[in-house]
Amino acid sequence: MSSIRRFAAPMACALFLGLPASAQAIEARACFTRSCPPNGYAYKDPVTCMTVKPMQPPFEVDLDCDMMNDAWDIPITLKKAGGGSWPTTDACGNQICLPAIPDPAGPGCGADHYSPRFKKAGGGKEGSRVGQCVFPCGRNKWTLTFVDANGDCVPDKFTKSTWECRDGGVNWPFSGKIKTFVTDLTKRRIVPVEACRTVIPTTSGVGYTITDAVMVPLGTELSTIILNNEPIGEPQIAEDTTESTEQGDGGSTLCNTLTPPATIVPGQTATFSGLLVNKDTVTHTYQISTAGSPGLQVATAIETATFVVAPGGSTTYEIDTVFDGVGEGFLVTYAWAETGDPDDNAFDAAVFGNPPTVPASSRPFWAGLILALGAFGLIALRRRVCA
Ligand SMILES: [Ca+2]
Ligand SMILES: [Ca+2]
Repeated sequence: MSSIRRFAAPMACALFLGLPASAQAIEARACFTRSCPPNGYAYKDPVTCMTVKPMQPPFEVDLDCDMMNDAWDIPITLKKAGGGSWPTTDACGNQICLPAIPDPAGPGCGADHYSPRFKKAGGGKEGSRVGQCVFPCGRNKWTLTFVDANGDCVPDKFTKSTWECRDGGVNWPFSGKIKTFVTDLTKRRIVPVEACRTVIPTTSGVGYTITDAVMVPLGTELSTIILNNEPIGEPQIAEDTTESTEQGDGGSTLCNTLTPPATIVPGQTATFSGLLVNKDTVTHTYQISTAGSPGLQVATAIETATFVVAPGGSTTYEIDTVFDGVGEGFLVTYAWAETGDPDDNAFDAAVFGNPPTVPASSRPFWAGLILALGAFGLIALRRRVCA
């Protein structure tokens, strides 16, 4: 029992998000299109004393806090849309950083990898891992979402992190699978998601499905999480370390925002609200995949709905669900355009709290009757005691 509704009326993004007009959500991105090893270093073989690859940079990060440096710090530039860059520490003291971790068998042995981290203010030095490069020719894009309400060019607070890793190998752009992890950095729970590209033979289009999604407490090492029957943190493979000659991904052209209802009542219809904003210069036809936590029923026909949005325009959508589970939950939507281009794709997850409460107005009749009888009994008891 669920459905999806579409609304063609454009509306301002800032109004929908409940933000003042000057505080629109900003997306700043950092792209890493080179193959790992990330720095193009070389090192001397300790046995032959031969230079094997261009010099290993010094380790300057002690990631596991054992008083010995064990990783590289990769500089990050969060590009501003109009040029320049944003700081990597927000006004609340939350920080993002990008250590590169060497292969345990030695740097350059094939399993060096990027390990993007979110360091909560006052939290652990190692931070929370919010993604990983999983391909030897990986092309990675890190998108941070925030607002700058006071216009001081410092993010007020990072609210969302999306790490996109694609296989940039020989079959690009149709090789490999996409793994994307979305986190709501302001909540105690995050929702890592895996989506797979599926080529549909009968059409020219390329579809996406959400193959797995799970909610885990913020700070959990994602390598301990299984998605789509695999650990997230699969190591890189040693073969095919040739750097891709493809140019990096361009700007992100789609904004997908999903908002949960104020209250979730088990067994009752709950409507999640979505917003698609086409930031591209051409019209796109979008489709949506959804997935929900256990107990959240979502319509199966959603993937057939299409949304035609003009350049700079937006459209809203609603998804009715019924939650029959217990505890915290989530709904995630993945929107993509007919191009199949990763710039025209966007996830969002809406997390709802624990435990869902039943408001007085929706209690069943018998519950009200029991309450009334109980109150009557109390009054009767009181009268007896007082008599
Ligand atoms: Ca260490
Ligand atoms: Ca600011």
